[in-house]
Amino acid sequence: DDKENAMLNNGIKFLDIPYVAHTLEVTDGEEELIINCDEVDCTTFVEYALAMALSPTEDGQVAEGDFADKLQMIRYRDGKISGYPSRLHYIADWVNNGVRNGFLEDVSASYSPYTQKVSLSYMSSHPELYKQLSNSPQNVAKMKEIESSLSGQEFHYIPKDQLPFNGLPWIKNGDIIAITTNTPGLDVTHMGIAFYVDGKLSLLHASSKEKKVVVSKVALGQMLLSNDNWTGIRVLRMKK
Ligand code: NAG
Repeated sequence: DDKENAMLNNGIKFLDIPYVAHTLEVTDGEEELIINCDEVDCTTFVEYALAMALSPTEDGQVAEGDFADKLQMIRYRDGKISGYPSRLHYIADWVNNGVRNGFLEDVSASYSPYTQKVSLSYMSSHPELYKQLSNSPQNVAKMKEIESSLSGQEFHYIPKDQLPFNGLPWIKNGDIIAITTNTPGLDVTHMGIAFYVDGKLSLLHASSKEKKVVVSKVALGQMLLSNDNWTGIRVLRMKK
């Protein structure tokens, strides 16, 4: 049924698209919905593939207006744009929004017994790394509020030593993979789309190292073991 796997098929359309960071940081003034499918980072890549997959198609084509509406619902808290802090910067927030609004299913919550506590402070404690925080104490204060409202929540994940290279029966092609981190104050540092290649669970993702969208050459389980900052994965599934 992979022919009907919209998430995977849409993700594959992005192969070789260049990795570019900070593509949503282009406006100087008000926060607005940016659509740039020609330059993606790990998050925007997944957001565009998901927005396409959620949009109705006619003769295989997605209408621009539908796509923009879905993207806004994915990227902004309850689909409302009201300043920089209304963007879902942390995956904990992003997943809650998707589940609350009925277009995401937290698969790891149903299948993995391992849990972790959200503890967020990264953005408010590194405002210099974010253009819209470095010049706005109001935005930093708002982000601090968001961080404390999410902190303490528990989420289910698969620790990396529990993820076989050939995947798990309940992780399917097209599932969204969010890689959890031990970086203080952050929940997730990378994301992509699950793709079984020759029986190996691989990651279709916008790679900052390879500077474009690729399918990992090694298994996702192997990628995780090679990175000391990566602790495991959350698995989310599109719900249409
Ligand atoms: C995320 C950023 C977010 C940005 C998104 C898309 C964090 C915690 N989140 O990684 O601000 O909107 O990428 O570029 O840095």
